[in-house]
Amino acid sequence: MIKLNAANLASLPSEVEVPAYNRSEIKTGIVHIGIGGFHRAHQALYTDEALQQGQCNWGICGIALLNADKKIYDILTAQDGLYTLVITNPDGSQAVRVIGSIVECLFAPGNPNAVIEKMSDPDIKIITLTITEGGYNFNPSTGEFQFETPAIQWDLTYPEQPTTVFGYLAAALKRRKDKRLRGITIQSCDNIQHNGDVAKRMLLAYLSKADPKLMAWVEREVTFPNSMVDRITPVTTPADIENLKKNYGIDDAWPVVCEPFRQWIIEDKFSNGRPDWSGEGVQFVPDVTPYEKMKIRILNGGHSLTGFLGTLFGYTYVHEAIQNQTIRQLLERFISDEVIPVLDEVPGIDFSAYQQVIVERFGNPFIKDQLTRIISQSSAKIPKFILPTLNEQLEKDGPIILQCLLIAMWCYYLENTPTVEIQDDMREIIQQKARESVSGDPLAFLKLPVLFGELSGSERVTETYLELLTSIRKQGIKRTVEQMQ
Ligand code: CS2
Repeated sequence: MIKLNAANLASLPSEVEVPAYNRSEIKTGIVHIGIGGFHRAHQALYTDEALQQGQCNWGICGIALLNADKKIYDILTAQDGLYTLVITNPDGSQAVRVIGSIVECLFAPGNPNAVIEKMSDPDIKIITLTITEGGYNFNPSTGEFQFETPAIQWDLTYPEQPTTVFGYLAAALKRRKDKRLRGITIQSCDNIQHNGDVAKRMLLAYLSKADPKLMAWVEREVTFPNSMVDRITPVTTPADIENLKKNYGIDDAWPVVCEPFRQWIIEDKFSNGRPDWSGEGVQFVPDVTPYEKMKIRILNGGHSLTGFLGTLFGYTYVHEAIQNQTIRQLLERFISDEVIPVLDEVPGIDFSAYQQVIVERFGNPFIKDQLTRIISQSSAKIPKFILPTLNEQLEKDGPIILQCLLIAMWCYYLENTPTVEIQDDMREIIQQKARESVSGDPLAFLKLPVLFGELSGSERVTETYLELLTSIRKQGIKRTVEQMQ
């Protein structure tokens, strides 16, 4: 058994690809906040490929921002930033690769000043983010920055000891301005439509209270490219760690398993240079909007639908849900009848082929993507993944039944699941409203403005939703969907 670290790289089995570049010669050019599985399966791999090609100024400094990130920080530090990426094909074959692009790691709660210093280092040209859909801190129905959260209040009071991404960015950008450094790029890699624009709007909103004098500098010197990111990356399990030991003799405390598909469509708007990311699936384009709309609404929206259908049917994994004909057909109908008709054309993409690829990807039995992962944090996801489609369909009086089914299933799940099992930062309030809808106002859940905005004002929505919810409660999900066929 070989412990994964820099000294042992040369001893790994030959079928495992390892960095061919000299890691000690790599200069750090990117600070990345949020070193979870997705970043390590996606951007860190693309960057590893750029480093292989000799673009040696683009090493990544990974920031563990939250206390909960201490574990990944400790593991990556012990492994010299190295980790194994296991790409698992639908036939069960694997490509295993050790990624070397994370050349430094910092644990923010342990030393906030070191993080601010790093982010304001002249060598850093890009700050990238995977902070999850909820991390942007806006009210999903109004789009407004939420100043009232305790973490934001803390950062406004103690700007030199920040805890949120906004607090860190404000402190670091101020230092960059004071050092008279020129541009920097802040690049969001989260599943939010116009993720760069949103990051910019939220940062400026925060600065309007934290440091209004910095706003003009940010407008002038910082760019926020939008991007569409895609690669299904399940949560790493103890079995994944064991399999890596058993099959390859590698002792890696936190490998990442993912599917072979990957895509990264990036708006080419970098104010201080960028790597020439050129791996499979990368495309630099002037406008990301149609790509991100397509991906978020079809894939992520389709995931949420499959996630709740699969959970209520009693499955554990996404591929099990997809193997069920009824669920697969509902997913296909959702994509083709409800989502595609309100999408804008995407250059070079045939939507029905895209749909087919996505359904096949969901069906990959070897990546074992967990339904619990998909339905986790639904309050931060469903409004972003589904509501735009729903509102556009309402405007043209188009089909909405599967979107209403998704909301009804979510409500039913909340009514019947013990609070501790619900992985959602808003679980108390959403569960309270879901339960109120059983005994009090039947629309209590749908009336939660923070999730659904004005949706309960639509008679079409309330009627369809209540009919489905009542049916699920009375006859269960299977009978309900049978009657929808
Ligand atoms: C998933 C995404 O979190 C979710 O609900 O839909 O993590 C999805 O797997 C990725 O966006 C795929 O690119």
